[in-house]
Order: sequence, then structure tokens, then C-alpha cells
Amino acid sequence: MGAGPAGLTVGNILRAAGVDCVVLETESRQFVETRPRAGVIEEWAVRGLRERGLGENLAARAEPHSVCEFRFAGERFRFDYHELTGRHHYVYPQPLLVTDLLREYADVRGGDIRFEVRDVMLHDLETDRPAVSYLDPRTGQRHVLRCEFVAGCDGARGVTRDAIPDGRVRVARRDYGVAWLALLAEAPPSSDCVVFGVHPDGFAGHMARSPEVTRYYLQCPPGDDPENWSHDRVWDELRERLGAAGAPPLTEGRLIEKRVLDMHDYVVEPMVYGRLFLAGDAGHLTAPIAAKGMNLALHDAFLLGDAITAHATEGDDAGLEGYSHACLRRVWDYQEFSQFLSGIYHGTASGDPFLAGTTLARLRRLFTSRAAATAFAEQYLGTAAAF
Ligand code: RFL
Repeated sequence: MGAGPAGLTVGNILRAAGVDCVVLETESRQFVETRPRAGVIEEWAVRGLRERGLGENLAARAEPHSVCEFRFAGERFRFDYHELTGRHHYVYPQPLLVTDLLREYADVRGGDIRFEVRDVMLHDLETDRPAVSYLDPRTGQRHVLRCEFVAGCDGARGVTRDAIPDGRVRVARRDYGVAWLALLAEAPPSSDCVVFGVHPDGFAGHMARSPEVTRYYLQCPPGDDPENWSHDRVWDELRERLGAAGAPPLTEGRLIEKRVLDMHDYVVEPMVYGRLFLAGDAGHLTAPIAAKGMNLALHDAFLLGDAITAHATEGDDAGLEGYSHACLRRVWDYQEFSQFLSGIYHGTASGDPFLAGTTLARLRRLFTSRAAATAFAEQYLGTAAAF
């Protein structure tokens, strides 16, 4: 269920192993191939895709990054995480990854995918022959697919999580009480790396997406209306919050996306109900604070694709039995980092002078203690723990 990074990765793994599957998607192919979202992908995820024959374009086109920059108290601080860990980050826009995965699944591996399905329902999840049904909008007919497993990869607003009866799983939630105005600008990047501005007016972020398009973020009040943010106000605030001695000027451009994202997280435990296995945002949402969501979606998908394959081809159920536990170890680690990073990004704008003081102390520690910097770099790159 769902043709995002999680669903398409599971589908591709199953196709490669000769395991029958169908991917259902509520949107059109064109829509999912162009939906802008993530851009930062971790080295282990790139390796995982390549090992499964899914990362060739990515390896050829994604840019490896080795440093990021923090700007605070009017100064610039370069953070060389490659030097600390020997690892990189990659920048590869999510629409490109989804396009690659779709092409491989549907056009190369001949996978069955049905777009623009309506009114999707799940049935008999607690039996060993669950089913999914949907309406075909062209004929108005309801189709029923009987299967062995349902992979719930339908994102934060899908139906699979809600198909689990009350009381069968626990949903832990966290609301950060802040929002980000997520912007895409038709403008070349204004720096050679990701930039985080920690400012008393609020956080600001700069992330290259391509030579022509740059993502920016501006912290704003939860529920704010994007229409409150005119072109001039956006660029004035970005210049103010990302300003620092010696910083190159921002390259302004037309804003082609302007959305307010309230920062909140949730985790479903366990990520399994009967024959339904949740993966990606359907099972856990990580606010884009730490750029982790797509990485977690891929991690789940590798585990789930491999586990179903082992069940189908060797009768080995160890992967399925350990699936939720294995996913959640990384999920909780990344949630903790996201919470920590939220403290750093939002502390100086909290209105609490004590919190502002400790936030700046935390930031300075990253540039005065190699041990603190290494610990941060490991979490930033997702290499901190042996998952
Ligand atoms: P997706 O990508 O949401 O895909 C789910 C798919 O399911 C479809 N769907 C259904 N299909 C069938 N039946 C139904 N009833 C359905 N209901 C929905 C949807 O149309 C969709 O095609 O989930 P998935 O695969 O779990 O992938 C998760 C990632 O998309 C998400 O975590 C990331 O985009 C988060 N994220 C980032 N993650 C990173 O790792 N690095 C980043 O740099 C990063 N930046 C971001 C982000 C998310 C952002 N937004 C918009 C929330 C930046 C932003 C602005």
C-alpha cells in the first residue's frame, strides 16, 4: 500500500526475488514522481539501495556532502562531519528517488502497480489470508486482492494505521509546539553546504536540492498561514536569520513551494498487527528537523522486503518475527536525536533567556570538544549505533 520510498522499495525487493505483489497508490504516477519532499539521504541507505540494485542513478548523480555550517551569534561555524566519522551525507531529491524506484519496479522488473485507486479498505488482517479492496475510479468497480501480507507503506495520512483496532498498538506522540515554513526557491544554492541558522527570531535552514532549486526553512508559529509570508518577508527573514560575518549573500528566487509544517512525531508500537506490517511514515513520523523520515522508511523497507522474501522462498520467519523490534531501535534513536536537535534549533527563540543560554552553550560545545562533535556527527549521519 503506497508508492512512496517505503512501498516501492519493498515492491522492488519482492519482484527481484520472484515474490508476487501488487502496489496500490491513491495518486497518479506523475504526482508521486514530482512530489517535492526529502533530499538528505544517509550513506548506509545509499549502500542498502545499491546492494538491492536500486541505487545506480543515485550513485551516479547524488552529491556526497561532508560538511554543514551553523550560524549563530553573528558568526559562521563549519562542521566537518566527514573528517570526524569518515562518512558522507548524500543529497538526492525524493522525487528523483521515487522516479528511479518506480521505473525499476514497473518498467524494468514488470511489477503490477495500480494508480489512483479509491476507497481502500483492509480485511481479515488477523487471518493468514488478509485482503485489500479498492474502487477503480474508471469503472466504479470494487476489486478485492487476497494476499499473504499487507505492507502498510501509505504514509502519515494513509488508511493502514487506522485499520488497527483500538488497544492493539500504542501510539506515542510528541508535539514540538513550533512549525516550519517549508520553502522551495527557484534559485541556485547560496552556500556549498547545508546551513542551519540559530537565531533569536527562530530557526532558518538552507539545503541545496539541485543547481537550480534550493530548499529553505523558517521557523514560524504552529498553524501559521503561508499567505502571511510574502516574497519580501520570506527573503528579509532568511537574510536576517542566516546572516553572519563573512557569509555570502543569499541568491534570491521565485518561491515555488510554501507550506507550513507543524513539528510533531509519533511512533506506533509494535509496527505489526496480524498480517499487516507498517513501514515508513505509516508506522512513525519524524518531523523534518533532523531529515530522517525517508531514511527510516528505507530502513524499514529493507527489513520488510528481505523478511517477506525469506518467508516466501525459504520458509524462514525470523525476519518477520523480529521486524518491529529491529525497526524501532533505529526509529527511537532517530526520534531522540530529533528531539535533541529541536532543542538546539529552537532554544534561542523560545523567549526563555535561560534556555537560550544553554542552547548557545550546547552549540559552542560542538566546536570546542571533539568528543561532543563526534557524538553529534554520528547521530547526524545515522552511524551512531549498531542497529
Ligand atoms: P510517503 O512518501 O508519504 O508515501 C506514501 C504513499 O502512499 C500513498 N497513499 C496511499 N496509497 C494507497 N492507499 C491509500 N489509502 C493511501 N494513502 C496514501 C501516498 O499518496 C504516497 O504516495 O511515505 P514513505 O514511503 O513512508 O516515505 C516517507 C518519506 O516520504 C518522508 O519520511 C520524508 O519525506 C520526510 N522528509 C525527509 N526525510 C529524510 O530522510 N530526509 C530529508 O531531507 C527529509 N526532508 C521530509 C523532508 C518531509 C518533508 N515534508 C513535506 C513532510 C522535507 C519535508 C518538507
